[in-house]
Amino acid sequence: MTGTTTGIGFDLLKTDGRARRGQVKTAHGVINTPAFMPVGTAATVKAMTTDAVKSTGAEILLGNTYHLMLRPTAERVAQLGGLHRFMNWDKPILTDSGGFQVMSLSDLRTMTEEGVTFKSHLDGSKHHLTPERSIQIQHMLDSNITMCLDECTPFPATEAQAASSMRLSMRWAKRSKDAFVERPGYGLFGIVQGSVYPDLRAESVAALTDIGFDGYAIGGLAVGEGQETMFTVLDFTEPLMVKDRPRYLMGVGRPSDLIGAVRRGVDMFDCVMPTRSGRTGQAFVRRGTINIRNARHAHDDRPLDAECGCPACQNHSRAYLHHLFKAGEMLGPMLLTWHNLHYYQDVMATLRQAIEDGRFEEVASAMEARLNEGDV
Ligand code: PRF
Ligand code: ZN
Repeated sequence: MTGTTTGIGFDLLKTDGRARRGQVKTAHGVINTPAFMPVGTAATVKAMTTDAVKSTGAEILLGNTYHLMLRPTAERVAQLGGLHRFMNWDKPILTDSGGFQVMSLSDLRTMTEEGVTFKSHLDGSKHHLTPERSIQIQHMLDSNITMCLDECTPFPATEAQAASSMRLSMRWAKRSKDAFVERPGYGLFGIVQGSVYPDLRAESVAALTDIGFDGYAIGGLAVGEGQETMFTVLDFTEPLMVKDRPRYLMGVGRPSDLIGAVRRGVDMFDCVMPTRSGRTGQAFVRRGTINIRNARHAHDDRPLDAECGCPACQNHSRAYLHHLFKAGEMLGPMLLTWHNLHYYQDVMATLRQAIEDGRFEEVASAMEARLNEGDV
């Protein structure tokens, strides 16, 4: 391995099968892994104060280059002391590089070797994002973990399409590394692409390992291929990745995805699922999911999840939460978001403890069995 940066530390504390218990060390503190990162796209985890987010046990948030460069702009955030100070979050922040969000949100995109030009989804204004510009923006935000600019290969893709897309991302990864300014406590992650093709995933891992990064993300999954295929890709990709650096599966997922990916050696996750579904009335609980708007909850005096310690479950009934959603009260989305984030952090803490205790498979399969029972 050549050129590895040493900005952030990673201690692998214990392994159990392929599951890993570790610690990522940054300038703003330690992240215990396996870790779930709540999404704070626009300098806020929607419907939550940062104290509330902290109370769920979250140790790191994800922010987005794409949204923040458009509004309030990276220059404004930098002028106000960086993203931690701007949003009152003093723990680590990881920022995504923008390419994925450009593809899913902006209008009129043109991709070239140089970068991507797009029109803002907010006001139609024209913007340009290159690997160098993305890294510069993430520096201005004061992100602890910067992500390389990549192209998330759409699914499905032919092997030829996936190869040229992945190779572009690898050239951008090199340019991202060259633009990255190393500082203690700050790091840069490369992103493995290659769609569902073993040879391409292997080529991508080798290219990134050769450049050398503080951590390695697995991109291009959870894009419609299904859980079984995603797990298959992890099965042939994970063994190729260096052991002494964190692995981050981008944009994943549901609780069963997290359990299955931890079983396959993944250390970090982010997903809008707990926050976005919480706002529309979907709660993740130990026995699966609940739609609180469903009429069967209207007179149910029980909490969402009897084993949950969150304020929604400690203080309120399903009937009350149902009422809040029916009445369009904003406390409904707030409480369900709080519950979902608390539950996701409980899942990760349980998996971390299971790895420490050398009981990962026993604990993980029991959790999976309960998720399949369904709410009653
Ligand atoms: N690349 C980046 N961000 C992402 C992805 C990716 O492939 C995904 C894929 N699920 C989510 N977020 N940069
Ligand atoms: Zn709860």
